[in-house]
Amino acid sequence: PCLPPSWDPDHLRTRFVSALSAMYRAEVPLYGSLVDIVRDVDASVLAARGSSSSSLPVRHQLERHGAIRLGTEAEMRTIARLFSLLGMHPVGYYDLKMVGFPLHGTAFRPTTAKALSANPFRVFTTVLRADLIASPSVRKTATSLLAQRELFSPRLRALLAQTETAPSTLTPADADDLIIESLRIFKWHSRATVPLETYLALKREHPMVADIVCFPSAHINHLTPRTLDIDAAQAAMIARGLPAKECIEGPPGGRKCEILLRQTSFKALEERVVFVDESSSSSGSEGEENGARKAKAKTGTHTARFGEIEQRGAAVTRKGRELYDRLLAGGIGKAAEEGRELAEVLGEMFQKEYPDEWDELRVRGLVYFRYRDVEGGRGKVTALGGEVDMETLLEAGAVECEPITYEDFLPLSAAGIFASNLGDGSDGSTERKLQKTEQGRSRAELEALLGCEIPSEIDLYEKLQTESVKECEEALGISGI
Ligand code: OOG
Ligand code: NI
Repeated sequence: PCLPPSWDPDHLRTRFVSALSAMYRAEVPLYGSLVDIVRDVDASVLAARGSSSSSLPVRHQLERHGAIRLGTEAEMRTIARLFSLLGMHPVGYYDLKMVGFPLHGTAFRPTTAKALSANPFRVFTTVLRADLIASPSVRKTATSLLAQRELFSPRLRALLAQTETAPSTLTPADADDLIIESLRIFKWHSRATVPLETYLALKREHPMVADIVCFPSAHINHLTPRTLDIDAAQAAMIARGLPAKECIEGPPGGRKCEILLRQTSFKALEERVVFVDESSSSSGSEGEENGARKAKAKTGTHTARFGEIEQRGAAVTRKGRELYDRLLAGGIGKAAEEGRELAEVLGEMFQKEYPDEWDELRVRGLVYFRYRDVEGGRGKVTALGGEVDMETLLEAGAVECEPITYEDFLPLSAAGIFASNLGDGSDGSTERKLQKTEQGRSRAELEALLGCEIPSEIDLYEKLQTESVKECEEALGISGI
């Protein structure tokens, strides 16, 4: 649909992120402290490099991701419509069943080079798979509670419909409303929709089920700023007394050429929750009695919301990803076998086997690059004469390149982050009981529910690289490089 200028998706996304960030800072003050730490760390990194923070690309400061967990297919479908207006589309499939969570999902994110450079904000979005809940009674409770929940306000629904049927009638004031109404979906409510006993029963089955089912909103469970030096930021978190996660997830530190994604978080807060008074639903009496019942409402706690930081490196090719996955799996096995720290073992293995020079990473086809013709490139191409390949063009200085930033997630890191925030003391190594389902059906199921194919993140990086090569060919008047 052709939306008016005030509805430009990149612009709306930026408005949405800053509103969401302000809301989350107010809700979770510790997240504000984390943002301050990142700002300080990044300022020292830049000072050490001899530059100032004003030299940082705008997108660095904007860059954040968030995560939500939805309850039903209908909720997922509506979220997809909303995110599409904010220029965020499903990329990549994440099956959390393999780490013991009855969830699967995708990352809603911008996909074009232009939208990514405007603002790369993305939301890791999972949806509960009730069919994976082992206990029939818990499954029934969860399903019926979710059937009664309404995450989206009538105004938001009306706006979504309007964008699809009469986009030209939308006004700037409607865009303001869209942001306001969207925030309601992600807001925290300290009032549960169930009695304490129900909450505890769901939590015993799986903490994620309780987190998803027992609240009236799809509270954002974390936001994540990007840092230039995650090791320094982790140290600063510990120094300032934040309850930091023990280790940084992802590739080992100490590399010159950062790849993929490294992440750490502060652990989820224990928050006070007021539960529904069980007796209140059984009779309809009013007045004083009702007030007395309210006073009886039980309180408890819930652990779900945290703050995370990430350091992003280059997007790796399929071959680069296979090498990463192989080293990671090998490292986990080796660390367990030898009773050593995973970080140390991985550090050694990567140093030996994962190249750490951009030229080598490019020549061996491990990392994706964006290529750009250099001014005066045509003259250099003429001087080269005949057929040229990309390496020759780079060497001659007709073309330059930079690694493409990884914009997605790492399922194993996600599992580590999930596990450290379950709030049940679990370290993620405990097997959880899940109902068995057919293998390989899951991705198709999520695609069917979204009504579209979910592109693989690797195909998108490949496309960005290919597009940049095409642009070089056009600019330089050559083909086939
Ligand atoms: C999402 C965890 C995944 C990440 O950064 O890997 C994630 C969740 O806890 O719902 O955000
Ligand atoms: Ni995250």
